[in-house]
Amino acid sequence: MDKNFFWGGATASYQCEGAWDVDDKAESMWDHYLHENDMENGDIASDHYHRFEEDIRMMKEGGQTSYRFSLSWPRIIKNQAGEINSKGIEFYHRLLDACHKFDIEPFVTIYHWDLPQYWEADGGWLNRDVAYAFEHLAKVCFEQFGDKVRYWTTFNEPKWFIANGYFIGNYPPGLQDVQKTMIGAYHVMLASALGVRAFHEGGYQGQIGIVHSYTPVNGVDDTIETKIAMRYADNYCNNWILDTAALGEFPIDLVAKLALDYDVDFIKADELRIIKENTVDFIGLNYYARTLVKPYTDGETQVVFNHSGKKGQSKVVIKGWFEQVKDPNSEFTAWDTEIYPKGLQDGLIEAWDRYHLPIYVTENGVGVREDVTVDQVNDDYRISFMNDHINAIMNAMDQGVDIRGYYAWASFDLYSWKNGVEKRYGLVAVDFKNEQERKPKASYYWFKEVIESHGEKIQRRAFE
Ligand code: BGP
Repeated sequence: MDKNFFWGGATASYQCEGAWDVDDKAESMWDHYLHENDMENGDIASDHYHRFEEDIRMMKEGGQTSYRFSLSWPRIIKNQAGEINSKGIEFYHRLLDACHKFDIEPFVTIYHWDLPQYWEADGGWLNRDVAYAFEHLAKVCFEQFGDKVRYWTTFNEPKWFIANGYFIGNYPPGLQDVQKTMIGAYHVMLASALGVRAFHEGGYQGQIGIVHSYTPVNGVDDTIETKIAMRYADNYCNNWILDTAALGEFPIDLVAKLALDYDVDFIKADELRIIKENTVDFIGLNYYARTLVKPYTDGETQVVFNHSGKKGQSKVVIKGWFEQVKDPNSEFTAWDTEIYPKGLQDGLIEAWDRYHLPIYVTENGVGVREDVTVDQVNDDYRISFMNDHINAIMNAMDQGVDIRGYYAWASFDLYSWKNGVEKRYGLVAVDFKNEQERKPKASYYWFKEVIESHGEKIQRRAFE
């Protein structure tokens, strides 16, 4: 592996910072939603706000060369008028300074889902003004931190927070409404393009991309019906983000299909031009699993997520489009996530063929319950998961795909959205019940050896 290849871990502000109301931070939509519904929340999370120095030092000691994290919008901007919170800015300066002190390349996400509640209360992503408020946020970030950051991404996973928030209803704002899903999706992709434009026009150092929750699509067979179902699934899962960000156009067959049943008047020609003219410099792909589909047979649209960690509850049926199926030969986690490293290899090759842009694998990991009271968590399942996925990346690189970094999700244990903290992903264990004590897991030391060997330590194999 090239010496410049980035090896690191990833986190997100809401999931790790805690300090939810400290130093004039405004409330986020997640603060509001979880407090209102009396659910486990990220009020304290991993207390990264106060412990970032220790966390970044551990990254360095673990051989890592880069850290992917996000900036909290409600920590940086106080209100709809766009006033800057200097204490929030100072916090991120301290965090970035710690990265540089330990020679860790910061890889910064501007938006990882924590919309300020003052915007959510005014329509959230359904409100066109929010796209322009994001542009303001992005400009503030570039101005304030541009000297310290060379790798930016506008959004983390538009598919995930839009589908979950507006279509499935399991994330805030908890809606199940196709029309609103389309509007929210459109405003987010517009906002991303506005961020890219501000970055390029501002002449800042470095590059800007977008991060996508990538689920490459496979079909159960080679029939034409299955191929059509695969195209529907790919449009639903991947294309409206990647085509739009990388090529500057929403998939035309998706728009045409939706226009048959829904109102697409919210799409404006001048904004389509902004999207067309402001494409990303690279793409970040988060990979957990693929989507295996068969043609739709019958029944209503039904999308159910497993947030309990009890196997066998998830389901995806999109009426008239496709049905997701489970490969009986695959292994699944307690949260119903398939373990399928070949999907990463195939997906990377597919994304390279389609977009020809540099790729960073910006998240990859496995969520499990773990006892962190022991001296060291022996997470051999995580080691084997990471080995197989890094192997998949190396296989894709052997076939000419330009991949420039790998980020484990997550750098350390953190709050897992609707799954609370029991679903653990970290390379470092955090004992939430014992003063946030940090202890590296076996995977942390294994990863260090992988990094120091420039990937030579990975056990290689070809997939069939
Ligand atoms: C991605 C998100 C992360 C992270 C991860 C694991 O979709 O970008 O924020 O949470 O998935 O998901 P979960 O925590 O729901 O298991």
